[in-house]
Amino acid sequence: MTTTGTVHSATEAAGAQGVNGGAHLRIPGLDVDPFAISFFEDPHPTHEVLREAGPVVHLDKWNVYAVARYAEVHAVLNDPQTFCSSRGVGLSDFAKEKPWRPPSLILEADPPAHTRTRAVLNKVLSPAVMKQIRDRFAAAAEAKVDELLAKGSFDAVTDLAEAYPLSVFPDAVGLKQEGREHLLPYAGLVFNAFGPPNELRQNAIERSAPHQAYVQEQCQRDNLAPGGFGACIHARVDSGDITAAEAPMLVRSLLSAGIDTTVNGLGAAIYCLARYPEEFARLRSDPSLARNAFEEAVRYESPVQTFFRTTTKDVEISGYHVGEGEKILMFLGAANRDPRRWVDPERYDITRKTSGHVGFGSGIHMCVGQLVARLEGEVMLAALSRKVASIQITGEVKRRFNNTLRGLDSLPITLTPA
Ligand code: OVV
Repeated sequence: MTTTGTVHSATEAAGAQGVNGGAHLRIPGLDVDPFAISFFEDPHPTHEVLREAGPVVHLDKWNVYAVARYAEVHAVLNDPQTFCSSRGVGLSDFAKEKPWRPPSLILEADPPAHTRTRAVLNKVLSPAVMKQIRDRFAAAAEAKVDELLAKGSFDAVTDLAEAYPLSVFPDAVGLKQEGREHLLPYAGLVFNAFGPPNELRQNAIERSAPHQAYVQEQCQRDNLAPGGFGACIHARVDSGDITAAEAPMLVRSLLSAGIDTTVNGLGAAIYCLARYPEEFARLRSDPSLARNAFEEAVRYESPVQTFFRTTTKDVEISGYHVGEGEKILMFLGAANRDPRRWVDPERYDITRKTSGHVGFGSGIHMCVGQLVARLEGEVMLAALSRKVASIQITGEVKRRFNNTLRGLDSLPITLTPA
């Protein structure tokens, strides 16, 4: 594959044309593989190719349609009747292939089933709950920054981006100490599994048994400490909102989506502030910008790069016909840098009006844990802004490769105290 891919004759895109032979526009077929290591190394030039090729493209390698412009990504996210989640939000179509694990009751569900489970997690992760946990999360961020300042030089991925969420989120869920080393491998597996059957996905699934066993066990009511998010989910069985069988599955959603996402969100923010010291200086001069600096990092790096939907009927997308039962790949990261929507999209600007970015998705499935993510991001960046004078990259930056998550494997930095 070439770095940027090539647009070729659309007739090669199997099924890319309207079945009725009507006056539909031709969907360009591309030979881009957005799940190849070479793509992950630098996706942005190819994101531009995808956006410029048309409002909808066909990716011949995986036989899927794709949208990379902001308008179409936003439109697909906001029409869940036409673009469903219940056939899976990865490449695999649950109507044709057995899912690798029982489908998520929230992520991989459509209304009306989705509405009830979503309401439960909305309440468990509500603004009122954030108010209860905020001081604990902030104190842990301050303690982490003090500890890292004492070290001076460390790896911002393992020692900060991973260590901080692992120091607060599993406790907030109510997990026991033992076995927590399974959490990141399990999440890595979940996000790799949304991708195509490439080496990343197949290797992850091959090694998945111990991580799946751990998660399944920790989701049971008896294994979740009182007062935590997990116990709060199980309490909704007593109020009749969900069944006893559904509760562990919703806890599973927190363990699937609650850690590696914030790890990569925090990693993105640290990487941005390290690369753009002028923005870190602005943050230091006004720590109240911490929350927006985190939000802008989520736009800029888009830790969750992609999700799929499946068409439930023949549909027209910006004049292009797509048939029923087709997978549509949404490039959240490309939408978040679409120059049609963003001024100077390649600039990390902590005072940007970030609202409308699709790094947390949009519409009925928009990240149910977004308040926890923002809380972690805000309190960590606020602590850094008050305690740290400079962030220097002092070693080789290594990228981590995952079919869905964008982030680093290693980011050696040195902090100077304020
Ligand atoms: C958003 C997301 C990612 C991965 C897993 C899940 C959700 C889930 O509900 O299990």
